[in-house]
Amino acid sequence: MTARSRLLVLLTVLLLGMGTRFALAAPADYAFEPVSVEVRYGNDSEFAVRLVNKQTGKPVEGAVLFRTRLDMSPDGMAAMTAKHMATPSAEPGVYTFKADFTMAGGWAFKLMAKVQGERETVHGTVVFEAK
Ligand SMILES: [Cu+2]
Repeated sequence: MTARSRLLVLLTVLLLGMGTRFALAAPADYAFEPVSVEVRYGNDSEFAVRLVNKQTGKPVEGAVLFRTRLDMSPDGMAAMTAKHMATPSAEPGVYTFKADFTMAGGWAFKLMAKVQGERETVHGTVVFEAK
């Protein structure tokens, strides 16, 4: 084999390997995004995240969000957390919460989720701006 064809074979093997990995790494197919980045600074403030299947672009219903944490790591205050709780959501694929945003600035909502039909846990971080 020439050096060139050997390189081609190597590239093909690498690409096939990556393809397999992506097919198995299904949690990467899901993304949590903010419904609105801007949230109201203060107590009992609402915020919402949307879970989207990146392959289809469609919202994903019925996920169970757990180990949620809301902290100010975007502003270098990872130790500063906010009390929050889930609230009923009317929109499919949208997960709503109420939180006490006790300081204006950047807040990261970190979570794990069990998604229907997905064996592995999906991790998400969504950044909000309290104003
Ligand atoms: Cu803070």
